[in-house]
Amino acid sequence: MSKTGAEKIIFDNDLKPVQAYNLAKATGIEAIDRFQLILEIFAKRASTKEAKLQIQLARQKYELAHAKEKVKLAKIEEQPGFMGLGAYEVDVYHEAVKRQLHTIQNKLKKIGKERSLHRSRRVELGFSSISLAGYTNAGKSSLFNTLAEETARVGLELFTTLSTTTRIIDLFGKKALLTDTVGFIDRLPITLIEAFHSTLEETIFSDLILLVIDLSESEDEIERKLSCSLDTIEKIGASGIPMVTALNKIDLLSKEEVEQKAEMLKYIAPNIVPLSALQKTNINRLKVELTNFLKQYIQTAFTLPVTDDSLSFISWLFSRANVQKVNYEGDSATVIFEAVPDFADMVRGRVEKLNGKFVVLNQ
Ligand SMILES: Nc1nc2c(ncn2[C@@H]2O[C@H](COP(=O)(O)OP(=O)(O)OP(=O)(O)O)[C@@H](O)[C@H]2O)c(=O)[nH]1
Ligand SMILES: [Mg+2]
Repeated sequence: MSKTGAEKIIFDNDLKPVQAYNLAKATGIEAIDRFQLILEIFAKRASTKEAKLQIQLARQKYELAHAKEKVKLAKIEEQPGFMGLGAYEVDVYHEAVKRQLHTIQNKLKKIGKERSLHRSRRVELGFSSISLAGYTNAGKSSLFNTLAEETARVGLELFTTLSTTTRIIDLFGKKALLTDTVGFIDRLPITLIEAFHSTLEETIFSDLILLVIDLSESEDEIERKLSCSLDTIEKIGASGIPMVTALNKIDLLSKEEVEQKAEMLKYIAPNIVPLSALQKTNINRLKVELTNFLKQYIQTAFTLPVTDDSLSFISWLFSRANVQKVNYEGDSATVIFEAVPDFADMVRGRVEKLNGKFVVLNQ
């Protein structure tokens, strides 16, 4: 084994500590399983404090389940992967891992509270929300960047996005919120599904899901990853949300191949749009499709007497809804704007408090 220069052996199935120990003993190098590999990749890619803590949590849970056996084995003889553990007493190590686990859980709880505050604040916006979803490496972040025209890091490797990011995007003059999310993978270990549930939760609270598929792969791969994605969407309780499917990476295919694959997917993927996030092909067609499925905005108008309060209210509204027109005449201001119905209702209340008049123009 060492002849090949390998630094690690990776198993696609679960390894018990005793198996990892015996493999390390026989080969002289560390043996890890699929779960540990996924953890290592997630750990490398985690970009926010929350994502990092969630990975530490998953790692500590794994450690806790194996701590006693690992320390016992390490006492026999030091092996790669068990190094340093031999100095511990079994119970002492177990307790230490447990304590670390509690500390991480407490930190996460705090962040979780901030996150839900953040989300309810977002509901106070007049825009519809769209969540990206799809298998890892399908091109979600690329499409996010193209749509948001922003230049966050787009990586070659897997799991580029481990935290959710939200931007306001423009759909022919109408604004919507777009959220990039973590990629799905097959057989994601259950502890990791739990760990990332809070991240995936964003998807449940959106008005529309933009599912991304890598069309350049073989038909078998496409079908496998599509069904994994649809399964995951169902598991997190988001299957009732309308969906648009972006068939991405068409720049890597001939026109005939695109047509043939689109024909095959037409019946299993909802509302397909072939496109290239990288080459920015067919992005307008996608925008049309997204606009069709967004929550209906209603158009309303209100008139307010000009005061400091009403002026600051109008500037507040600019950042939260599609303000289409502001007209000052004498000592009153008239504003026309579009927003989702709940938000428009909330604005009506504020306008009436400021002694203004509010009318719905169309819905
Ligand atoms: N040729 C081609 N490559 C693309 C296109 N869109 C994305 N890619 C490439 O596909 C790879 C993955 O893209 P990402 O946007 O990071 O994929 P992702 O779905 O966000 O991946 P995760 O965050 O890991 O789930 C990158 O190397 C991109 O450059 C496309 O339209 N055409
Ligand atoms: Mg990404």
